[in-house]
Amino acid sequence: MSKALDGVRILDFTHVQSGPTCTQLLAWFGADVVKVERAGAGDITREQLRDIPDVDSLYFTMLNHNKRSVTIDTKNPEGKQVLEALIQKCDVLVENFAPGALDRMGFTWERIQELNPRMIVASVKGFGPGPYEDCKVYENVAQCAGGAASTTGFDDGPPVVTGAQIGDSGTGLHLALGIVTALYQRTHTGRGQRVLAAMQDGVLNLCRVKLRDQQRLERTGVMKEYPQYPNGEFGEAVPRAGNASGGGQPGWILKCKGWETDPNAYIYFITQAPVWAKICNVIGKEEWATDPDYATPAARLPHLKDIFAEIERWTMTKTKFEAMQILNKYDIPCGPILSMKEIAEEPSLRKTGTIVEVDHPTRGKYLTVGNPIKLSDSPTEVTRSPLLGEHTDEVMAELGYSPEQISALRTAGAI
Ligand code: CAO
Repeated sequence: MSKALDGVRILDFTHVQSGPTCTQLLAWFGADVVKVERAGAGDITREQLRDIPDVDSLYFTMLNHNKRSVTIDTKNPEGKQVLEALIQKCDVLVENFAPGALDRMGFTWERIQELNPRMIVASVKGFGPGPYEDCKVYENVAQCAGGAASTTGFDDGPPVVTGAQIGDSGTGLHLALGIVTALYQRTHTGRGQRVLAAMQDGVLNLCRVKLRDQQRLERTGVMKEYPQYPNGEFGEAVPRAGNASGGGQPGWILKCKGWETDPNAYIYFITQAPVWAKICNVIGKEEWATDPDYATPAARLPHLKDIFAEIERWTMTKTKFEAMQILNKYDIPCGPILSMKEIAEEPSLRKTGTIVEVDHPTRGKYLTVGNPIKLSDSPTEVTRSPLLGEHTDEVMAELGYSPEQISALRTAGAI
């Protein structure tokens, strides 16, 4: 079966997480992704957080499926020529080097345009133009600078970063959308363009609701669905909201049976207005359905803490899965707090290809997250990440280099 991006060639100049996550998605959609790595060393993540000596780390393998790997020394004049040949052949160059690194290599936008005017040059940077544009950035820096950390955690504690890699993988996702959009525009204009996804911008985009709340706070001085209401203080900026839902339907994380020993025996419970009467029935507080202090969403806001305490008295008598089963019978929105172990073992995620087992020649079998985006006409088959330089000869031959030329370039240290 054909793939959505069949025929699209990607020069993948990415490393670490943000860029690789973008090109991995494009590969899953069918693009031919050629990862250019430094000879001898490769993407630094190959050796980071290793669990097996001398074997590509899970960090690397889980971000670089379905790609080919070539090693080129792009600072070597002959290596540069190989890279030029690749630029001429590819549709998209994706990179997430520190600001200026591509220019220092001699591949400015102007030079790339000379080589291939149809080339789309897509970059992840930490920050967009401005005071921090020259800074190197990693995940948590972006979470802090993009508004996630100041709005995550509890009111009486410090800012908190989240385990979801919204700075790296989130920005990679933004970049992938920019790339396919630019590819589409190119079908009309015939021209390439630059695509920039700054990590601060990507995180802020995901924190959109918090900028909404900043303005609500400035207008009214109080936000009634926040846990600070009615007893706490609101300051000038959006406070950390603990586990409050952030939407118009109040929610909180509640203990379930076994919470004393199991750190994940919890459920997220949403007191959605349309099912309030059912919630009252389930927890045995039928009188709340008609009590004027509890019957409407507005009346409930000052009592949320007590309401969740009461619901928790009920959830603590059930495991998170029992609670989920009972609540779903009444269309009450809720979700168990799943550990990574539970997720890894979940059969339905295996069935949909969201969790995939992959075999690797030196590592053996391991689990990975497959393509979370399912296209009915472009199914994803997850194949293992490449070994360092595994496809150098193959790609060089496709570029028109003879075996003798390849061997000479290898001797010269260019590849
Ligand atoms: N051959 C020769 N040299 C190569 C090469 C190759 N194949 N590939 C890369 N290099 C060189 C680059 O040219 C650069 O050299 P100069 O510094 O002399 O210009 C050098 O390798 C290192 O690149 P770098 O500065 O990007 O790498 P770093 O490890 O110092 O920084 C990071 C890493 C992530 C902080 C930085 O790349 C960055 O800020 N990227 C943008 C934001 C980003 O994507 N962050 C997310 C990281 S994922 O958690």
